[in-house]
Order: sequence, then structure tokens, then C-alpha cells
Amino acid sequence: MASYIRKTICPYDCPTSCGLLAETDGIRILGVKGDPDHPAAKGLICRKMQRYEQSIHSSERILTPMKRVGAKGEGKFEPITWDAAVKEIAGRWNRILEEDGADAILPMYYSGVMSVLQRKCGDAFFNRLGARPLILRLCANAKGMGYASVMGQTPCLEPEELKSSDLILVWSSNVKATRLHVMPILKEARAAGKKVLLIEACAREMDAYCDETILIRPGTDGALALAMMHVLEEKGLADEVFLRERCEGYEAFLPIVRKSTPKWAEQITGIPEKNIRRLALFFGQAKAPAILLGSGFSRYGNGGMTSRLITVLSAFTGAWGKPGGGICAAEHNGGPFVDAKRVTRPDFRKVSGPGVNINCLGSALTAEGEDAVKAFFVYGGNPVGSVCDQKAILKGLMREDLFTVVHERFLTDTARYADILLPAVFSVEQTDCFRAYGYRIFSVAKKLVEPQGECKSNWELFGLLAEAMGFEEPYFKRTEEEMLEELLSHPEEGLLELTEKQWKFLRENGTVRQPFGDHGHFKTPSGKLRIVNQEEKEPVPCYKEPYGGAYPLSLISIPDSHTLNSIFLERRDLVQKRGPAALMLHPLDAAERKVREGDMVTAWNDLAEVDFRAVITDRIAKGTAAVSGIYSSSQTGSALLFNALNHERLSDMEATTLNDNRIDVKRRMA
Ligand SMILES: Nc1nc2c(c(=O)[nH]1)N[C@H]1C(S)=C(S)[C@@H](COP(=O)(O)OP(=O)(O)OC[C@H]3O[C@@H](n4cnc5c(=O)[nH]c(N)nc54)[C@H](O)[C@@H]3O)O[C@H]1N2
Ligand SMILES: Nc1nc2c(c(=O)[nH]1)N[C@H]1C(S)=C(S)[C@@H](COP(=O)(O)OP(=O)(O)OC[C@H]3O[C@@H](n4cnc5c(=O)[nH]c(N)nc54)[C@H](O)[C@@H]3O)O[C@H]1N2
Ligand SMILES: [Mo]
Repeated sequence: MASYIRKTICPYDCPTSCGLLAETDGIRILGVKGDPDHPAAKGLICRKMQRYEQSIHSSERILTPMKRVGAKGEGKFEPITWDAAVKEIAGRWNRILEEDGADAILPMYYSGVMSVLQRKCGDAFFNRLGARPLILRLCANAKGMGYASVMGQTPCLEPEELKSSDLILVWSSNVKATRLHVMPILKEARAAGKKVLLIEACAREMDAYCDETILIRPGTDGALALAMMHVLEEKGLADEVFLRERCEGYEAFLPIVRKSTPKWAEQITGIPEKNIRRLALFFGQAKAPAILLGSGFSRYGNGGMTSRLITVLSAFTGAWGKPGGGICAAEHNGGPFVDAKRVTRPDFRKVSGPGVNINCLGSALTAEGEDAVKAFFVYGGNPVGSVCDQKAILKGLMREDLFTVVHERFLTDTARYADILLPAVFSVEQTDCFRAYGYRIFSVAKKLVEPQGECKSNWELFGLLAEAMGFEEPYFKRTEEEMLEELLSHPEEGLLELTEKQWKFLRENGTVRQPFGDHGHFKTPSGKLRIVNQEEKEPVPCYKEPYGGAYPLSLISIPDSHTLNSIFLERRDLVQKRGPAALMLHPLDAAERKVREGDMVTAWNDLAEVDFRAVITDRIAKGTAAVSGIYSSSQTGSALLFNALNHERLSDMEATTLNDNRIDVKRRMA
């Protein structure tokens, strides 16, 4: 059969939502390339997606509904029909509705597919069912909320605006893995003689791409930001006119700045005082300094506060008024393209009790009595691999009285615990639309091929479940193509001024791009930046300690360039290149424990013991241990993974504290 090329969009959790050109014969995807016409990616795609067809047609894919036949977690299943699966789910749920109420049913999803339609359509179903609400704070939420506390809805810098910056401070971002399209901008900036500086807890990957690296003790970036402001104020580099006229609360904040000396910050951050001064002077003497803000620093008890302090720092020299000055990658980039509520349907929810924060799944799944969860429904997430306190989650999933359904593409560590396992599709097998979070772009991606085997999209799955539960709303009877059409025919701000030609292009799997909007026009209630924000528990920003703990080493997690969270683990080539689960240690910390490169080590704390292979590097802050990427228990041969060492504690913005945990490490005796 002749093959042809169609546009589509990468569905995964990255800032760009890259455009792809898929070659297909109408049945299979034969190959994938970057789409040179995509306005942000311009044809550059990561190595993971260059072989997307290998994942789509992987022999490890789940192709039929299945029912558990072995013990929970054993991973033994036998095929059943969709009819039988849906009947069993509806039967079990109806019993729970009668005996315990809808609140005993808990859904879980996160970033499997980062779209508007397929990612969010389960919300409508579970709102209608009245299931226990899920609070989605697993990722970079504290960063975004801290930024918005100061900036309101003011858009951040677009990555391409970094080209006008004369200093780029890469703050806590593994750009090479997570922001591929910014790498050429960093290289160009250095080639043009501009400075690119890195503030990192573990700089192993990015060190080579920056002029200087400042290694910081995890969770202490707020103290660094304050001490930098101290130096700026002391040296007359603070833009007093901007701070007094265009910001709220400078006077009230000043005593805190004056107290926060570099000497004080040295004790907290581990960065020598003179280096803090040097960094502050680079920043203060630049005309348009930009902070490229990752999210690693925000995954701590103090994450929201740290984000507020870094945001205030970005305004301290008046940089927002100059092209290229400010913060990039704060994930605030202007108004909507479509009305997501048409998909999520909050109006379907009739009763609303307290929700479960996604970081507290372990507690929710092990709760007893009135709060007990009786049914768990996972679609587009892998909580055993991605959520903290893995032991508690596994204990919950082992409960005989918990009915677990997982809609998945592969037998993940979570899917192994399913009572009913349902086969899910890949992006090219469904119709969807995407809004990138690092750019202001919107794309349509209609189905290119029929699903493999008996796989179904989230939309189709919830349609079937709605029918079985007797939901009569027309919403649930629509096709995904009809839902997409409803979104497009009620356009929001970003689509209002499209020409007919642009509409036609968009509808045929095209992408539209809009500018981020004016950073000089602050979108806060008063039109001023809120250094002091009366709506916060702590209106005046100040340094807060992270949680820490009794053990000597901080444990952090770094996104890996070979994988994306736990996605791509079916790709043997990538998994092999990534290597075994490694724990990076500073040479002094390793020597203290008689650990050598390549040794097997056990990391432990009050929650668990987890084994890793030691990698020793001086590109990590002393006192820090780091793991790159998420692994699966079948590949590591160890039931427990990184997240078993992480507590359920929430940050000041009720978001993840994934990096805010302490451990000790010992060499494992053979
Ligand atoms: N290839 C690939 N790409 C990805 C992902 C992936 O897993 N693989 N994940 C995707 C997802 S879901 C997200 S949210 C984004 C995340 O991408 P980013 O927004 O860039 O944030 P992180 O990569 O989480 O954090 C980056 C860095 O924070 C550092 N860090 C940790 N703690 C601290 C600290 O206290 N201070 C400082 N200064 N640095 C610290 C870590 O060493 C790490 O290098 O990337 C997305 N893109
Ligand atoms: N140790 C550690 N933990 C982390 C992180 C880390 O870097 N290290 N990162 C954190 C961050 S930033 C995030 S965002 C979270 C991510 O948390 P999760 O979203 O729970 O993790 P993923 O590994 O992305 O799992 C997504 C799953 O969705 C499935 N999927 C993909 N598309 C579809 C679909 O259309 N339908 C259905 N039903 N399923 C689909 C995929 O096969 C995959 O198994 O993890 C967090 N946890
Ligand atoms: Mo994330």
C-alpha cells in the first residue's frame, strides 16, 4: 500500500508540544520526523520521538481488556471482552454507590497525554459520577503559583525573547532534557559573548553548556535570591523608581533584604559569600537579565515562597521593562484558545466533598472507615512510579477490598495491580487538541490510524462507562470528533482573530501561534507587581526552610533525557543507553561512606530502603544525592523505587515536595 505523510502532535509533557510528520499507510505508522513548519519546534524533535512508531507498534503493548487471574500485583491476567469488562466495572461501582457512596470512588490521572480533550474528558465523567475529586499538584504547580502571586496573569518571556537578553541565568532546569528548543538559544548567546550562568543542585548534564555553575544546597534558592537582592540594593543596582512606582510593598520588604547578607546566605546555601556577590553583580550590571526558570527548586516545602522570591529578584533591576529581561518558562503565557470547561464540565458535579491531593494517594488508598476508598481508576498516570511514598501506595493496591481499574498502553508498575486492565491508545489513534505550556500555540491532531487491537481512547472509554452507568447527558453520546468541533466552534481569545485560511489549516492538523502579550502591562488587580501580596498566608516574602529531615543527605530527582517520567520504558534501546538506576553522589560524601564509582549502594530513611548503583561526580552540591529519571521494578529487579524514599508532605502551595527528602547511603555488601 502506498504511504503518505500527515501532521500530528507529540502528546507528552514537554513545553513545546512538538509538531511531527508521520508517515503512514493508513494502517500503521511507518516513521516520524519533526515538522519543519511547526512554529516552535521547527523540525527539531528529541531522540525519543524520532522512533515513535516503535512504541506504537511495540510487542509489549496491551491490546485487549484483561481480568486479573493471579494475586494482586503478580501481573497475571486473562483476556476478556470490552462488554464483560465494562459490565463488571459498572456492577462493582453500582454496589459501591449503594453501600459507600460515590465518594468511595477515586480517579487518578496525570500527564500521560497532555492535551485538552483526551487528558481532561475523565473529569466530566467523574464529576457526573460524584467521585472523590483529585487535586492535581504533582508537577511544577508551586513554581507557577509563586510567579502568579507576584505577577498575576502577566505573561512570562517567550523562549525566543531570550535572544534579546544579555545574561541568561538558567535556574534549576535541566534544559538539555526538558527544554530542547532552548538549547540552540543558549549556544547562540554564548557564541555572541553573552553570559549563561547555571544555578543547580546537580549540574552534571548542563555544566558544559554554561559559562559558570553555582552549586546550591537543595531547597535554599530563596536565601540566594534574597542575598542577591541585598547586594543589588547595597550597590545601588536596584531600580528604586521601578520598585517604588510599579510594585506594591517595596518599603515593607526592604528590612528583610537588608538583613539577608551574603554571609547569612552562605551558611544556608553552601555558596561562598564572594560567589554570591559576584553572581549578584553579573545580574545587576546586565541591562536585560533573564532567568530561565526550571521547576526543580519549587518541589520543596518552601517551593511557592522560593518562586515568589526569585520572581521579585527578576523585577529588582527593572528588567521587565526591557526586551529580553524577566523570567522565561514560568508557564504563564497569555489567554486561552478554547474553553476547557466544555470538556471538564464542572457543572456536572452535584455534590463536592474534600478532594485527595495527588501527592497523598498512599494515605487515601490505605485509609479505613468512612474515608476508605473502595474503587481506584487510573488512566494516563503511573502512580506506583511517579508519586511519593510508594510503599503506602502498594499497600493500598494490595487491599483485597479495593477494586482497581487501569487504562494503559503497557504493563506499568501500576497496571500490574489492576483487577481490570483496559487497553489505551497512542496519540495517532485518537482525535485531540493541544495547548503547549511553554509557548502560546494551539494544535489540532485528528486520528491518523485505527487503534491497534481493541485499544480505546479515553473519550471512547468514558462514553462506554457512561452508557453502562445510565448517564443520559448528550455530552457522553458524542464522538471525540464532535467534541473537538464543539471546542473549535466556540473559540476563546487565542482563536478569535484567525483568518479563514488559518482556520482551514488548524482543522487539518495545523498549529497556530499567538504572541505572549505585553510584559510591561502587569495583569494584577492594581496593575503593580506584588512584592507584598496580602492574599498570601505570609504577605511579605521571606526565607523559609525546606522540610529537610534527620538524615544527612538531600535526595533529589532529575528528568532524564532518554525517558519522560515513566514513558518510553518499553524502548529497550533508550533504557539501555540510560543504564541502571544510579544514585549520584559528591566525592566527599562517597569517600565518607567508602563508596566507589559503580558500587551497589542502599539509600534509606524512615520510609524505605532502595538500591542503586553509585555514580560519583563533583558536579553535585555536597550533601546531595540525585537520581535521574523514573525506573520500573521489572527493569531494576527491585520492588521499591526512588519515590519510596519520599514523604507525602505538601509544599506551601499544596504541591509536591518530591525533592525535599533526606536519606543516608551505605555500600551494599555483596
Ligand atoms: N526528557 C525529558 N523531558 C521532560 C521530562 C522527562 O522526564 N524527561 N519531564 C517533563 C516534565 S513532567 C516536567 S514537569 C518538566 C520539568 O523540567 P524543568 O522545569 O526543567 O524542571 P526539572 O527538570 O524538574 O528540574 C530541573 C533541575 O532542578 C534541579 N534541582 C533540584 N533541586 C534543586 C534546588 O533546590 N535548587 C536548584 N537550583 N536546582 C535544583 C535538578 O538537579 C534538575 O536538574 O520536564 C518535562 N520534560
Ligand atoms: N521519581 C520521580 N518521580 C516523579 C518525577 C520525577 O522526575 N522523578 N516527575 C514528576 C512529574 S514532574 C510528573 S508530571 C509526574 C508524572 O506522573 P504520571 O503521569 O503518573 O507518570 P507517567 O510516567 O507520565 O505516566 C503516564 C502514563 O500514562 C499512559 N498514557 C499515555 N497516554 C495515555 C492515554 O491516552 N490514555 C491512557 N489511559 N493512558 C495513557 C502512559 O503509558 C504512562 O504509563 O511524575 C512526577 N514524579
Ligand atoms: Mo511534570
